[in-house]
Amino acid sequence: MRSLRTGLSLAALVTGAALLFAAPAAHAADTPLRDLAAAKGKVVGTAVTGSKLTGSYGDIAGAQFGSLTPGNAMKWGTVEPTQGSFNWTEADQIVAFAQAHNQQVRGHTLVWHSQNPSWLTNGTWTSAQLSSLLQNHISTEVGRYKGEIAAWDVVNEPFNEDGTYRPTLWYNGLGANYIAQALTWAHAADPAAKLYINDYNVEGVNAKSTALYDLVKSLKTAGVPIDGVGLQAHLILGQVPAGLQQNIQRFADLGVDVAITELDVRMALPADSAELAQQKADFKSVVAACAAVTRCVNITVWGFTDSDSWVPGTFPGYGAATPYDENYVPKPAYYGIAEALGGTQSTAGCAATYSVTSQWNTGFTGQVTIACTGTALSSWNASWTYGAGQQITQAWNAVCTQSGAAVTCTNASYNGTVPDGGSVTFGFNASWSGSNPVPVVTLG
Ligand code: 9MR
Repeated sequence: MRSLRTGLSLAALVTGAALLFAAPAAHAADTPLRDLAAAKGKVVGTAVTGSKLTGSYGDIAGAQFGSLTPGNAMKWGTVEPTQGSFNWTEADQIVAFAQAHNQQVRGHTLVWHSQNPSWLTNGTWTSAQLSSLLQNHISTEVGRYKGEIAAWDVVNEPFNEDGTYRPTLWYNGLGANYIAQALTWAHAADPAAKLYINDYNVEGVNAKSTALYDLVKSLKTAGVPIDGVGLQAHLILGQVPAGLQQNIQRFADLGVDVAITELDVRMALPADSAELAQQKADFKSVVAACAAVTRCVNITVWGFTDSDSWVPGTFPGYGAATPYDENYVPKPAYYGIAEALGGTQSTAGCAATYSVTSQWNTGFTGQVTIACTGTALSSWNASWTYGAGQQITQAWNAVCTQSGAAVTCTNASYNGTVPDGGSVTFGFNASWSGSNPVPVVTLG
């Protein structure tokens, strides 16, 4: 095999009708994300809304993901809106769906400063009362789903950005020990569930993640049941923290599991193809960082479709943060996840067109145009087999190799991205004799 980027000897150009042939891209059925993840010893999950688990939403949630996290259904404000009166409807529905689809459930969340019922937040409680309310809440909820929840986000968002404790109802009333107590009560209610502390802006190495690290270390030393750390990963386009893998590794080295629990990558709307390509790269690098660390066990997206994302409601003008668009079409980000899990990049939606642009007695000039609609590529290769002894002598805007009759051309460093609605063209010179049949091009 040799690389062909030089060596042109131009013969006389013959003007004539160009030969055009549009070859379909390879349409291998995509392996579901959950299967790609399982092959790597990982679980890929999504947050869900229980009432939506039918139709396309239910089909995708069931087929693509190996774990479900109730986006809101297990929060205190949802399950006990009035003191002593419980509503488990949506939580039960999600657990039943997960069991029917052979999925894990990540319970979310038991102790938080937000989405609590007003009877709780508006009440006046002594420390003893607060402690007993929290213990009852944890025992009731964890006990109800005992044996059915793989992992609980026991404590959610306990830190400020500077690494000090967030002054919540719990911290103010019970002190920092509320965290150890919550973990201990959760463990008593379901000894098999993996117990996590979950927070945002702790993906890189910074003051907040270091405070979390120090807490986990001290909990481990004290024998408190802590099994994992959740890095939420609500990210901004192009801003995956450089230290993500290193940060995951340092938690793993403490002897706990790590999960990416709420991954999304938001951008200003409307999204253009360059942004969607960047988003693909962002998803891919987050998933790759988790895949690289044995104890990083789960990557969960916070909603799998842009129609079920918290982002537009919280950051007006921003959105498009998930791997599927609002019509359930996989975005480049979906393929970013798949590729990081070892899946081949799907070229569905892209086509390669091979044409002979000029031909003379011994040689010809050809080109291949790769065009995508509804998806984008971040790298590509185009391959074909010559049927009549043609031999490539030079290529441009691609690196082409030919071995016998088999030609493979891969993108140059500067043109790997084929945006949605755009195209990339590369060219080559080749020799021929006798006949010059047009080959079928396969994209990869
Ligand atoms: O996705 C949840 C959204 O529907 C709620 O309105 C919101 C209220 O804060 O909570 C969202 O989920 C949050 C999660 O429970 C904890 N981390 C931040 C998430 C986004 O706000």
